[in-house]
Amino acid sequence: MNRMISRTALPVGLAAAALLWAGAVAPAGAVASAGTPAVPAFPNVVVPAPVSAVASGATFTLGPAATIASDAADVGTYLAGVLRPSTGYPVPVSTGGTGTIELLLSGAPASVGAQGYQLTITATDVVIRANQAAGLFAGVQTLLQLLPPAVQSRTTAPGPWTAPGGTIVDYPRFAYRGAMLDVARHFFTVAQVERYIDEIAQYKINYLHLHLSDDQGWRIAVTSWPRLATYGGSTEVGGGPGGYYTQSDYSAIVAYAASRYVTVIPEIDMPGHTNAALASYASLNCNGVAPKLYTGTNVGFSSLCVPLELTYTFIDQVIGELAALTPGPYLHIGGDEASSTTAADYASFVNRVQQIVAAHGKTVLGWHDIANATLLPSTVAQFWDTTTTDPALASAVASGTKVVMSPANHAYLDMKYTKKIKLGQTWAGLIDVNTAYGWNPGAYVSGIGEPSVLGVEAPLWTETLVTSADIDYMAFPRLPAIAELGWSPWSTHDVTAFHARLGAQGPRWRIQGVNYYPSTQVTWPAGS
Ligand code: NGO
Repeated sequence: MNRMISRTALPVGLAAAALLWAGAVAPAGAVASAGTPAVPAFPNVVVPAPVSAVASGATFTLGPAATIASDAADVGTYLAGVLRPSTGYPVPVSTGGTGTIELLLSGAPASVGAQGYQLTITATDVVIRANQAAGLFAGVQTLLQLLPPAVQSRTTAPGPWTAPGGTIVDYPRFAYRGAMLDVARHFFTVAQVERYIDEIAQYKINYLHLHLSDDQGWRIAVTSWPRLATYGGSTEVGGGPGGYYTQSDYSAIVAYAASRYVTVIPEIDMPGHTNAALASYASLNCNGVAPKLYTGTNVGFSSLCVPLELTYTFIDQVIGELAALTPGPYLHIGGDEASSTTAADYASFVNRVQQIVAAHGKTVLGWHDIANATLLPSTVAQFWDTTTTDPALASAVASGTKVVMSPANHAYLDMKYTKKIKLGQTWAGLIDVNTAYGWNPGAYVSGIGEPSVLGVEAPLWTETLVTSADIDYMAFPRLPAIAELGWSPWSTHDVTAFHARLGAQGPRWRIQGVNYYPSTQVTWPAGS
């Protein structure tokens, strides 16, 4: 029995077949052992690697009469929205009933939980079963990766639209798989954020953390403090015009993300990284004087005025408006690099802000620096250091704190791949694909074991990034590496197999117009 499929019981004779279909650990050209049925050599193409995959040898072909029947109307509509433009077929969608592709909220194995799915492809039809719609959406992403790359084309492309037959049972290792986009250092429009949501959702990322405020810009309209956005949002790194989301823009992003089963986590960074807010309202400053807007890239110079009572009125109103606009459970309070705040002030500030967030019915997420305060049992810390020891965090974890893993020297998508790359930074090191993929989130920081890890997140800071092409180039191909660490069982972790499966994504990114770094570590298909 190979390790990849050890988490589900498979008939012994099918184990070798599982090696050859969609999975992570098969060496190219793996041969079925004596007595096992002969199976075609299916390509290893799915990222993140599924928990188990068994090939049948059949081939499914999506034809002009194909229909979708879905128990979750939105997932059926989403799938048809991908298939119609590329195939040119009408692909009608019904709720319930039968179809060529059936998406069913019944009959899934209990093991797939709330986010997993079972996908069965035969010569004539496709059935995805899940316990919740999120699982159907995840199964649809796997199905799309098993169809030819041209299925992602926005214009009619030539078929045939075939997919290899078999059964996948799949579910995530960690409940939380995040991507962060810094819209503060450079502002990105609603359409640009939605584009990124489409890109990350393909890799089963289920949280989008938006870094909405920093020294260089405040990006969300707050009715009770309007100058935050109109003045504080009026510039960005390098002095460009910046911008901000109206509350209805923000709600549009939240709704778009929800349609891709992605939950938005808004971040208001505090008490440091607050120059844009302090510049907008003199009254928030300890000395009553507003600093100038800032368009550089230094950090650690700003702080909200911790002893001032107005600071907490401000935070309560900002958090209150954001909480009302945010259906997801988490609000991120930043807390990083507060080097202009004393340790005592920092601890009392974080304690008070946690109470404010709780009073608005939300759960606090904060950069791991917040472990220097006393954390509420529900507060989640996001590890972003470049070390593998953090005594303050390990002690919080010993008291029950859960952690999202974003080690900067592995998971930061703004680090350069190599010295030669124009975009990005180097302070946490160079991160090519092997480094992004080469760590185990459940056993990375001393004292923080798998049960204390809520999941992983790939932050994309934008000091050097201006366009969607810049975002794409830094995210791909590394974002799928972090996504795989968050989704796939550690038993599938195999860098050589990953290089091939990641390479299979290249033609898909081309067809989607996603700019990517052609890392020499990846096994790109010939001609791509
Ligand atoms: C640090 C810093 C950010 C920078 C980023 C750049 C954290 C949590 N605080 O990460 O302000 O933008 O590095 O890589």
